[in-house]
Amino acid sequence: MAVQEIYQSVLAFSIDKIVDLVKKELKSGTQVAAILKEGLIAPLDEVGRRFSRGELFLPEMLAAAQTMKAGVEVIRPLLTGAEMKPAGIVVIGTVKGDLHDVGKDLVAMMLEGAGFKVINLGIDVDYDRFLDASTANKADIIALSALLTTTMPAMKTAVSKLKEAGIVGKIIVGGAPVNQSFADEIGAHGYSDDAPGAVVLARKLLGIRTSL
Ligand code: B1M
Repeated sequence: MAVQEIYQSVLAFSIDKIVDLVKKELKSGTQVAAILKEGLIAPLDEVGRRFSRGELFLPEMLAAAQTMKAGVEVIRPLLTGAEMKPAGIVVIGTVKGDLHDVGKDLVAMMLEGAGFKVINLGIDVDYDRFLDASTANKADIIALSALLTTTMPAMKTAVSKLKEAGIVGKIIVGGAPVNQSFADEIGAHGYSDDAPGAVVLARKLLGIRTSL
């Protein structure tokens, strides 16, 4: 029932309540994955549906994302602290023109939790910043996120420019409008539809045995 309270708090933008609710739920023994999926991610899907129907607008969408992020901060140590052996270097960012970072940051956290060193370039990242950061850090994985159909072309450009530049790391892509066939079409080395899947994918591309 309390996971429902977390869900409702995100929908109500109750940023003042969310931290206590998540802490209480963790204390009561609810799995982190359930809190994350059912309490924190699911309400953003509902917010997206209400936005599509014109029932709420940009400020509310932002307030919901901020509330969700405040809740994620409580479970962050549990997502990132699970395993600490360095597995590889990942450069991650949301592509040019796209300001969504909630899903990308979850992917980053889970990769950190799986022992990867993660360089998070943030949002609205042009391909040359991906290139510079990947080269400077000798990245094994370059991870691109896009949430808008209108920024999928920027993802395509980034992949082709990175490959043209002879980047050695593997390029992985994800985000709500992206799918396996788009990933294949633009020449990405891999696609995952969620954050845990991105960890499995990164490990697979680097030949690391996975237990996820
Ligand atoms: Co935006 N927005 N938004 N928004 N927003 C969507 C994406 C939308 C689907 C809402 C809707 O219309 N129903 C729609 C896109 C429609 C489309 O393109 N087809 C939309 C729109 C239209 C817009 C604007 C254009 C609105 C406007 O201005 N009129 C505008 C664009 C701004 C811009 O980017 N240039 C805009 C703005 C915003 C806010 C800034 C207000 C805010 C973002 C705040 C933030 O991120 N800090 C926002 C929000 C919150 C959303 C929704 C409601 C929630 C997104 C989210 O955080 N989901 C969203 C509706 C929805 O998704 N249902 C919506 C939770 C998150 C955990 O999921 O990011 O999908 P997600 O990540 C998942 C997977 O996709 C995957 O793993 C994660 C889970 O494990 N994943 C990867 C993500 N990246 C990955 C990378 C990987 C692998 C997996 O490997 C590299």
